[in-house]
Amino acid sequence: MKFSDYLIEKSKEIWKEFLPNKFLREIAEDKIKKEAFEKWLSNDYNFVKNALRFMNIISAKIPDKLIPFMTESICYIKEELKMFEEKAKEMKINLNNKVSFICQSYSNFLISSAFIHTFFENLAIYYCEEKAYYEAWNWVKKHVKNNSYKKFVEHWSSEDFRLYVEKIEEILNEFANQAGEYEKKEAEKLFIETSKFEKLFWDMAYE
Ligand code: MP5
Repeated sequence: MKFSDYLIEKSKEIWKEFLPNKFLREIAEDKIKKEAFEKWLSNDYNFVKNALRFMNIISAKIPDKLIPFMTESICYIKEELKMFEEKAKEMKINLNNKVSFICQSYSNFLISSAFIHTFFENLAIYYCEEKAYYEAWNWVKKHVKNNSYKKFVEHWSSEDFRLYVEKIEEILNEFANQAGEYEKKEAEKLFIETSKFEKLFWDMAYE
């Protein structure tokens, strides 16, 4: 079994809780309240900036052959910020709202892990957060009725994003073939922890 499949199998009960969840259902049905969307948008904007910091820190640990991929990925994700800024302008949403405790905790987890753990262990986190978003928004794409949130749905369920997640998966599996048992267990723990953060992040919109 591929290591990526093993990690997903180990976290499947947690993933079932957010695939789908209330937020994704309400986005698909175009009936989310502005308040919940605003909370998610401003927190996710903050999260993406910290995810970029995470990607930059783990890039200090990569072998030469991954320099092009990580550099391109950072540029690719940086472009997402515009999507948040445009939607905030259109809906008159303040992107600098107070950051929620869960968003702050998730970001702290990313940044501290980036420093503490090996590149392979961090790949488990990186793969989890990107794969979780691909699966979440792909669920929306399949169930969408009306589409005020088209750009978000299209971006995270796009062919480009699918290929990007597939590449992270391929790198993770390559590293797993060389990793020892201890490192694989650490990666598994981090993947499960990231899955829990993903679930809580959606719930946060309604708190
Ligand atoms: C992602 C995200 C996807 N934007 N927010 C959360 C809470 N989890 C995952 O990451 P990216 O970098 O926006 O593709």
